[in-house]
Amino acid sequence: MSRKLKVAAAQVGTIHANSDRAETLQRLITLLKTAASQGAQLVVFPETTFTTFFPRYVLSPTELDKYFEKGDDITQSENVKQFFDTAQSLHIDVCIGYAELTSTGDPYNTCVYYSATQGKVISKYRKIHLPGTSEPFDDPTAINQLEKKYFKPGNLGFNAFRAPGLVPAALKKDTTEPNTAGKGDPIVGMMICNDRRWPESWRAYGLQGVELVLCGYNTPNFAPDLYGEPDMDVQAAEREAYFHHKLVLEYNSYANSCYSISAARAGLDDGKYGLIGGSSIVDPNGHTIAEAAGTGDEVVVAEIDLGVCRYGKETMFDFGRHRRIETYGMISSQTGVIEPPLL
Ligand code: CDV
Repeated sequence: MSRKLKVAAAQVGTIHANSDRAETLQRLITLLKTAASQGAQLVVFPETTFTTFFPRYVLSPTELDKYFEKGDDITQSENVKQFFDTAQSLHIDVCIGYAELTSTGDPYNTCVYYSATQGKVISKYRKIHLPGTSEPFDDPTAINQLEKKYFKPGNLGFNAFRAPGLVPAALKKDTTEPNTAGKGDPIVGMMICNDRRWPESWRAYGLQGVELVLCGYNTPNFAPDLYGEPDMDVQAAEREAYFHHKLVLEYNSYANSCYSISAARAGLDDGKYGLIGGSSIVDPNGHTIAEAAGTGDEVVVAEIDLGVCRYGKETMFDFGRHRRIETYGMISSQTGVIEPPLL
């Protein structure tokens, strides 16, 4: 069954610590309009899209406060309301990341799925795998990643959901059709940046029949204190960062027979913090079918057919027939590594 739709990744280039928020918002709205003018029905934006990637800085509580959107409904937040109003008027769905401070004062690295058909947020995801450290590095030249200091680990789990209004003739709940697999509104899962490196995130969605994984990210091109190999130069580290980014999207899209859309916050922030581009759309066979050309503001668009997900889900990765859960216990009962004893 063919279920075609046009999707996009909105890559966002440089945003400095002192960039004007209103100007940044207008850039995001321009990207939204560009995607809509190319026929996209769904656009994915990066992690913490509305500001620079602030977990790299050591911030006082007052400084930190300005990076967060307050309250439980991001679409009504004064700073960003115009963005969602524009999505509504263009009738385009959006997945976008932001720093969330809940009404009870809890900070999360969050993204939402805004449905233009419903005129509201229909799903929220809070980043589960927070990388980096909870205190700054002693070395003042090291690039910090203070997500463990500024955010709580996500508490909403990996909940796939149906996105209404994107494909025609969607099968509804009251259907008498006994087999609904591969039919109906697209099954979507969201993750944020570092989550994409963990097969557990993908498999949690794969087990819900996910067809489209959406992921915004901020990936440094060079952060030797965090990852890569310590003695790599900037060029080698950047090549490696792109390689691993592509590797995880292509492999996990293949192993869960789903499309993925990833959107970068890219470019050189504050003249010294480089972030990779590589925003892309990957198909269920693991092929990148569209990819950003540079590291600036850019919209990457592709027409996809969710029907293509069926082949993998019914053959190599037919989980119901081939998985052996009786042997996987340690994956969910053990966190760190326990090596076999020495001989
Ligand atoms: N924002 C991130 O989660 N960034 C991580 C870096 C620190 C490794 C990433 O996985 O890209």
